[in-house]
Amino acid sequence: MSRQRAPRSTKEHENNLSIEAEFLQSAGSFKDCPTDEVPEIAFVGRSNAGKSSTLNRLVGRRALARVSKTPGRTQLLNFFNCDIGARLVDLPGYGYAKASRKQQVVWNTLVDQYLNKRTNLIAIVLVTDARHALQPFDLDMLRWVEDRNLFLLLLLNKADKLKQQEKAEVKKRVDAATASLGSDRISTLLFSAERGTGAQSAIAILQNLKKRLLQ
Ligand SMILES: Nc1nc2c(ncn2[C@@H]2O[C@H](COP(=O)(O)OP(=O)(O)OP(=O)(O)O)[C@@H](O)[C@H]2O)c(=O)[nH]1
Ligand SMILES: [Mg+2]
Repeated sequence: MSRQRAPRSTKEHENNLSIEAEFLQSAGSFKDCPTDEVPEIAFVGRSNAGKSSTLNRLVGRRALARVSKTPGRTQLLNFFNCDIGARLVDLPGYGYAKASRKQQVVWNTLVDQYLNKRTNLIAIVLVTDARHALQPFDLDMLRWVEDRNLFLLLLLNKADKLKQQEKAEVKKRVDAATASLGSDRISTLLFSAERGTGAQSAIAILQNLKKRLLQ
């Protein structure tokens, strides 16, 4: 008689969350985006904040999305199919071309059109460098997401560059700012795409999104 395996403990299970993803396509203009029948989660943030690295970390692949030391690496909208009932979309970074304040709001036309016209957008993963969190761009995004009633996962990335106390301080400051919006659709995590800090919690939140959307 074969011995039955004991069920995995909840804790063990929680430590093994993963997202399977594969590249679908790139789009250099809004009309080139894939059909919009699948919900989408967009990775947004300043250039060099680590959007592509974060996406790679969450799907457990080193180089699915392109990463570079040179800001401005991601210049197209890159779409990835995955197994959480939504596509992931890696967007070009904001703030690359030494943009003026006005441009900061307008950003680049492609991203602007995507964010404002894409009907199947359900959530934003806002990737910000934890050392420079809540700059005007992040604040604009928070308000925008709030107006649109989207889900927001705010990742305080590069937490590996901060000391323990600095991490606690930035988390507290950001939590206070998001709490003032009074939304139950915003989550904030200390994160490191490089080390994997926060990745399990982020995956759990993303996996839960579709369920929450149907509530
Ligand atoms: N120390 C550290 N470095 C990171 C982390 N995440 C990303 N980086 C580095 O930051 C740089 C930019 O990373 P990308 O993932 O290309 O950033 P991006 O936001 O996609 O950049 P654009 O596509 O130009 O907008 C690379 O050199 C990464 O190795 C992190 O958690 N910790
Ligand atoms: Mg990128």
